[in-house]
Order: sequence, then structure tokens, then C-alpha cells
Amino acid sequence: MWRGKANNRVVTIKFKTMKKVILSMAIIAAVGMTSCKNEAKKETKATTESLEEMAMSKATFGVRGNCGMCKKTIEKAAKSVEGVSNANWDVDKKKIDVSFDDTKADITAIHNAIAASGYDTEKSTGNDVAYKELPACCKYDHTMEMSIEE
Ligand SMILES: [Cu+2]
Repeated sequence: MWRGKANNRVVTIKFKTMKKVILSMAIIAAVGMTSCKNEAKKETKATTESLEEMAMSKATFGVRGNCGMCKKTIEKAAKSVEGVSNANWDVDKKKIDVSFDDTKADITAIHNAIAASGYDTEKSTGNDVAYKELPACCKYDHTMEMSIEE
């Protein structure tokens, strides 16, 4: 009887200790998993960023136009194409620099978007209806030289 009780107590103590050990192991495992998850997330983010960099393309091509208002219209049209991150039209050189994600946008789509806004590019003729709606100062000469090199 006495021994049995003592043994039971020992067993109970051992069981409590085991519970504690299991609990702390679980906590350690949980913490470990959380930090692993964070690391995995960071790695994924870095990979995505480098892929985005690799997919970034730049292009320069001629676009006819006259003034600052033309610049706004041309750049807005170029940027309306999904994947285009930057567009800068040069009023003197009559050309545009575009940066775009070539997995989302292609160069032809950018030419077409600018042409749809009424402006001639090297590859596409400006839409007539859009051209007629341009302010008087923007009605550029269709024979104007573009992509002027200095
Ligand atoms: Cu203009």
C-alpha cells in the first residue's frame, strides 16, 4: 500500500515533468516554425524582386508632337498600358523613353496606345478622330521629323 502510493506520486511527478517538457518543446517548435516562415517569406520576396528587375525593359522610339500638352497626352497614353512604369517624351527630340515589364506589356501595345491618343509613332499612325480633337497648338505636322539625334 505505502509503496504503491509512493510510486503513484513518482509517476504523477514524472508525468507533470513530461507535460512541461512536451509543452516547452512545442513552444520551441512553434517559434522555430514562425521564424522559418519569416525567412521563407523574405526569400520569396527577394526572388520576386529580382524577377521583376529582369523583366524590366526599356525602349526609345519616335513620336510626333508639338508642346507640353502633347507631352502630357503622349505620356498618359503610354502609361495607360498595363506594365508600363515610366514614360518620358522629349519635345525637342520628338522621341519617348519607356520602361515596362515585358511580361505584361509589349512594345507594339505602347505604340498603339499612343497612336490611339492621336499621335504618330515610328510604327503606328495617330488616330484621325483623336487628332482632330487635339487642341489647336497640338495639331502637329504629320511629316515632322521624329527621333531626332543631336
Ligand atoms: Cu501639344
